[in-house]
Amino acid sequence: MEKATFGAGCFWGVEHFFAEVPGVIDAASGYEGGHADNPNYRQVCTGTTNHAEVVEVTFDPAKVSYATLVDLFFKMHDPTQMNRQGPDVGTQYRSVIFTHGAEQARVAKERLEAAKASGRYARPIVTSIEPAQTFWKAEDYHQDYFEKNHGHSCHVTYKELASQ
Ligand code: MHO
Repeated sequence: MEKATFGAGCFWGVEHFFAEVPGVIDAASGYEGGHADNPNYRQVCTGTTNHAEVVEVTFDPAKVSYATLVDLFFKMHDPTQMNRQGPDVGTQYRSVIFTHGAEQARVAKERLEAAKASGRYARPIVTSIEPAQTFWKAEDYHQDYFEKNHGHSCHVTYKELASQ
């Protein structure tokens, strides 16, 4: 099993999206890339800890490649929005890929270049690619939030994207 970590705005919809991708074993919501240990949602919301809301995906590389997950990440959010995603504004909603090892970093950069070259985006991609840091799992009520609350998502769902 391998891990992949993505920040693409409010983690509720990001977690729901990746949980439905075939080959994904688990998707968990959390915080990463800031400077306080064990942050809680309230602290992260202030934007002062600099954590991003992220989703840590555990996947079976025999069933889905890391490159495919990165391509899906670019398609399921708008990577041209700086420090916001849709209605949610703040550094915690930044577009970021936290890479696990040199090979993931290489693939992530390559897929970012491919996304740029795709002509899909009218504005420059602002996604940053950074080495993974500590993943702080979010509070229980944020896990599977979408399923628990029959929520509406700010993001496209995997089923919607796959049927396009
Ligand atoms: N727009 C949502 C964002 C929640 S997300 C977990 C809200 O303000 O509740 O950041």
